[in-house]
Amino acid sequence: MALAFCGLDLAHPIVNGSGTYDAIAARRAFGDALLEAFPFSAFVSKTITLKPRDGNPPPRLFETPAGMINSIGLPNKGLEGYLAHDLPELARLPVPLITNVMGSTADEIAQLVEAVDARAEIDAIELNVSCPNVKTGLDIGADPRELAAVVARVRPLTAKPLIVKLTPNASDVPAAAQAAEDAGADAVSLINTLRAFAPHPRIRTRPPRPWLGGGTGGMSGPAVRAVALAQVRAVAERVSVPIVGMGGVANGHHAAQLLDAGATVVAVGTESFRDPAAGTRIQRELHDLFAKSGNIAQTVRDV
Ligand code: RRO
Repeated sequence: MALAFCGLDLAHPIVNGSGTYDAIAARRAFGDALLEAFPFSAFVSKTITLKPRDGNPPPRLFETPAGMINSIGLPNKGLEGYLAHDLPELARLPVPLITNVMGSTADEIAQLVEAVDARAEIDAIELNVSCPNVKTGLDIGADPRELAAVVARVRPLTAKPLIVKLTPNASDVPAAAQAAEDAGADAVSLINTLRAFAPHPRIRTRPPRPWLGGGTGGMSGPAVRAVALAQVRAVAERVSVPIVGMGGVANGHHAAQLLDAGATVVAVGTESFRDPAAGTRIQRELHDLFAKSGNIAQTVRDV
């Protein structure tokens, strides 16, 4: 199942979704056993910002039928903290490291990309463009023109592979994907979480009182899988760069469906909260599906 993705050699197509697997905590919990059987073929870091952030007040999670809403709010040590404290630990992982960054202006994103580019331990950069533009309130990644401007600005700053993590909260996701590709992205990844709201479960008011400390949040898990399939399929028809597909993947069959829809790599997110070894299991299930039929399309006919 080995593959090349943006010049990175991956042992199989299963990676983690940014922010859904804490490899440093897992290393502390499982010791060297984690390095011997790392669940993913590349590790994607949680999003980092220029300055440290505390994140949103609690509660930060709400369970929904077949999914959850998170409003974590980007807690992170900031660029300097990440480079000084997290990077040395993440560099010990036995797989390529993809660092995910977010900024609220093109200048901020450019500073992050330049700093990350300077570190040889980092193999690729993922741009999280689900950040509201302070003027319009819309996510930077929701407006193809704004997205193109940001990607064009940072593209010359790094020779590392640049993956643009698209927002699903946009009227035309394939147009955003195309804008990213035209501006020089090496790959796109999707879907991030769907904007969602959880009213307080016990207190009814009008307008409703939010349960989540951050007000609204992002929905993930099995409930969003069909949305992910639709968006990956539509983006694959529009761009020729490789796609990292994700959204509600909980088993090998789900991973095969995203590959059939046009993804080259599949990320596992919410399922890892339920089962930290989900990546290993899903990779094995995908391997068994491939072994049975020899190719992805046949695998689907066999199901
Ligand atoms: O930290 C978060 O609350 C968060 C981020 Br940055 C993101 O990209 N997607 C998400 O569901 N939560």
